[in-house]
Amino acid sequence: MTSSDTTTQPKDVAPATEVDAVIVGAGFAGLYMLHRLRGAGMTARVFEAGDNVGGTWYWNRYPGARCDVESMEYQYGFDADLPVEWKWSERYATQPEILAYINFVADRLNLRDGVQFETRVTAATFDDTTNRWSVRTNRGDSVTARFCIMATGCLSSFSVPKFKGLETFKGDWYHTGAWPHEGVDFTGKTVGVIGTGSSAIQSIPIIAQQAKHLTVFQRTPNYSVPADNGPIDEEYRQRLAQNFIEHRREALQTQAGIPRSYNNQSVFDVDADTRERMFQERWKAGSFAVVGAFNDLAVKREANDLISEFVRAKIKEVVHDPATADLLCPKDYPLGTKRLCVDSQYFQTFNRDNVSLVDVKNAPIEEITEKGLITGGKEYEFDCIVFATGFDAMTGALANIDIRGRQGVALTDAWSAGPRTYLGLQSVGFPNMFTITGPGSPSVFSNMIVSIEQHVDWITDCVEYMRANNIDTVEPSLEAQDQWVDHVNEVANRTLYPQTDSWYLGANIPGKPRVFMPYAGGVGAYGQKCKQVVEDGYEGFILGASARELASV
Ligand code: NA7
Repeated sequence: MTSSDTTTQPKDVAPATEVDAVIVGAGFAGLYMLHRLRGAGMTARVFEAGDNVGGTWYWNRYPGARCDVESMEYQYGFDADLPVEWKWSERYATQPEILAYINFVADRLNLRDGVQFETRVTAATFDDTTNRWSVRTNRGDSVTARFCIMATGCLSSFSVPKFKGLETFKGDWYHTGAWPHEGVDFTGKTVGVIGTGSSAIQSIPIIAQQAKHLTVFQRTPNYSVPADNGPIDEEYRQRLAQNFIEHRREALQTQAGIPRSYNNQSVFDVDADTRERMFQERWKAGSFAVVGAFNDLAVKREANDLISEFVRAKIKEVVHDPATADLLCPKDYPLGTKRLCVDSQYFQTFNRDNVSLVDVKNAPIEEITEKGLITGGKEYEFDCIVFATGFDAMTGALANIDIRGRQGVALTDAWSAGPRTYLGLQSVGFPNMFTITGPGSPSVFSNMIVSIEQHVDWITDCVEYMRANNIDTVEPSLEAQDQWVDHVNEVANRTLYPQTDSWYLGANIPGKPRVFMPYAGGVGAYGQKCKQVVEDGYEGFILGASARELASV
């Protein structure tokens, strides 16, 4: 595991061309990975496209951007001091506060000098003869590394649909996932927002307060639950912060990486009044609490119909104009099968005189023009258009890098029918490459920070084990990978999730194979499996086989 520069320049960025590990991305995952590898005495270089740390939270600066997981849960849990030192101000932190937190951690742990900013990794190639990765960047860097660790994020490759005529638009346009750092002032402007996913639902109420007129173009209405945001109770914050290591340990045993109360009753075990009361209580608690009201909401359509109808009634209570309310009500898919949104005053915004809603399901956007866009044969004119059109989730950022494994095979070819991994950590034919929160792991189906920490800890243990046992390479066996992919599908098919077009399935990107990507079996069960694999001598992984041995199989 030692490389030539290990002793001389352990933290230096510029001169090192050989390191133990290259880490791609300096968000939550990349920074913690760097910290752990340094702690294990290894050299690592992080490449980051942005000019600062933060990853997703660096790019997603759109108005109203917030985390939909509570701040106290959405922080690192590996260090007992960090949760005590950092004082979150709100129940759901804003993007600037989360970014400030990541910067605080980067400084506190002295991580910045391990990151080369404004540098995009363009290619990563495995050399079968040396068992090393060769990594190249858009700045001309060429680095070799034993390990190549993708901390590229699940929602980092933003997607602008290929609308005809976009280049002709004379106004300004923005994507929520690549928002200008200086911000955008919409005061007095006519604005069009395309999309009604989480990013739109968070930004629309803020944009509406500034704009002269805001038109929202909706293809699919979304279920959304009020955040019930507010300041954090100081006593609660302190209590949790003091016991955070234990709290995180508990989180690792749960379904979503958040200790919260799940009611293990079927919705059909209670009468209608009790059901209504329980929905109301959880609705009032805010955010995702409502999905834990009963144990069959995500698996039984008739159960889900009840909670879906409950939410539709809430929308109709809030939105004054019945036609607009009806249009805002999701009708043809179960709640939660597209990611449930968490909002602050989203539906209320449609009661404003300066906001209108246009359905583009039945009449898709035909083209973007010099002045705006055309749908249903009508031209809408705008000063600005906001694309809140989402991401090429989970695989997009990897596909943007020319990744080549054994015998020059491209990852995009290996995954041409959809991503195939063992545990979401590794893929056959790509030895010593790890994907933090990769497809096939709980990732976007969990509190992302919990899943990131679990993966980083697992990877660190793995590479330390390899060092201790003189093992050169690790990669999954085809059999283990096939079985895991089958298991991921089997678990997903026990739920309602695969029944709806969503980015979980890649259905939002034209031409992307339709494969359910996150592991829906829960953080607890998944963590147990990862642990078991290690206890059984890295079961399902091939350790140390030389390139020639594998090539001859
Ligand atoms: P999402 O959730 O993928 O939302 C994208 C939205 O854009 C969604 O409403 C789409 O409608 C809409 N969209 C996409 N393409 C088009 C076209 N061509 N025409 C009209 N409307 C379109 O992305 P977000 O950024 O909001 O959220 C991503 C995640 O980030 C979120 O879940 C959080 O975890 C954070 P569709 O539903 O496909 O009909």
